[in-house]
Amino acid sequence: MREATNKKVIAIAKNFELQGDLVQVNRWGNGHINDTFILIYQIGKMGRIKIILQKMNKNVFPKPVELMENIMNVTDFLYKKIEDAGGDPLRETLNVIPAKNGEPYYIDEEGEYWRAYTYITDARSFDTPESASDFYESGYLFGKFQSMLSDYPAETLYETIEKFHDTRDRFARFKKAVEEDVMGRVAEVQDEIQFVLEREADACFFMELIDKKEIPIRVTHNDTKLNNIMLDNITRKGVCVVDLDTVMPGLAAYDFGDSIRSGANTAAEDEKNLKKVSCDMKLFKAYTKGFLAGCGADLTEKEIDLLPMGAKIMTFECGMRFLTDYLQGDVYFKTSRLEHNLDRARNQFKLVSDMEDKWETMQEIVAKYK
Ligand code: ADP
Ligand code: GN1
Ligand code: MG
Repeated sequence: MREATNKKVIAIAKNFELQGDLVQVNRWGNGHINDTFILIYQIGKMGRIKIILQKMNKNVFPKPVELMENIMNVTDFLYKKIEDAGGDPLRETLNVIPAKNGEPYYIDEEGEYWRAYTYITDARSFDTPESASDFYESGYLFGKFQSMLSDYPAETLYETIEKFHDTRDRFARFKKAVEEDVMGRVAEVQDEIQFVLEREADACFFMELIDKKEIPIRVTHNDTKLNNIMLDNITRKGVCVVDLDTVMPGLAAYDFGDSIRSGANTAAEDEKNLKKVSCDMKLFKAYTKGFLAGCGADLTEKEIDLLPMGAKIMTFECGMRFLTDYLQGDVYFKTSRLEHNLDRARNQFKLVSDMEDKWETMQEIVAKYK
């Protein structure tokens, strides 16, 4: 079981450099991977302070020590850049609170890894944007994040998940899952399997460009889902990019694409009524404008031209991952109902089809803001 009880969380928290009396513990956020908790401490008459405590998912991230080394190095790097630019590094980047033994993580008696972060105050994340302006701000901040890391020494980063966005390899792993059919679910999802198999060329598209060195590999976030960004509660400007587990070499078009996939969908990621699922062109436009304002100056013309392709292929890849997980027995993503991953896969495939229908509009929007 991935679940951890509050009692356990309270015991774990005692191993971190935290002060005051713990007065409240709650589960936090809608992430699909880690177990996230918010803890509130009362420090005498000084008031209350929130912190984030996370149990890292060892199934997804098999090398948590390397992962935390990446996070420490990346957040130190960002801290200095933000400070030099006159920003507030305690709010604009994640800050790790060390364990009492000095490590950036604590290992419990079951061998599970835990970490603590300062809480990003007066801000919140969204599963769907409440306005085009929210989405513009998200695009700007994710773009700026990439731009700030443009001189980060990529060779020092560990690959926290092997071949994470190697879509061609994901396609091969999908076919293997179909062949193995460990849950006996293949017969009932023939249409969805067909949808994937028809798009082998899409799965190989970016990997072939990388092989031919036609597009650069950059230090990217690789999980630019809308709820991995915090917007200020009052100004609604982007404050901080969170969920840094997958910061490693990757593609600008994929970071752009994952945000479109998650934020420009007119329905929730797991909406079953596919009539509600489509790619909102007003939101696509807002994000494009924001992302290019944040990092457009760093991108090559070809990278910019490929942004719509990034959106389509990241949506396709994510759908293929959900379907693979369904076929393998829901072992990767957190699910809360029997066909949750299947519903998510169908939803993503509907979004891919809608993008295919709106292809010209997507191209025109990107060309306009280039
Ligand atoms: P997962 O890997 O499971 O997606 P995240 O690291 O994204 O986990 O955390 C889940 C949610 O918790 C985020 O979407 C965000 O809303 C919230 N969150 C994460 N870190 C912080 C933080 N330091 N301060 C405030 N909220 C946070
Ligand atoms: C996961 O961790 P979270 O919820 O931000 C996943 C992403 C998927 C996304 C789909 C490390 O993101 O790759 O696109 O779910 N993260 C990892 O909702 O696999
Ligand atoms: Mg997350």
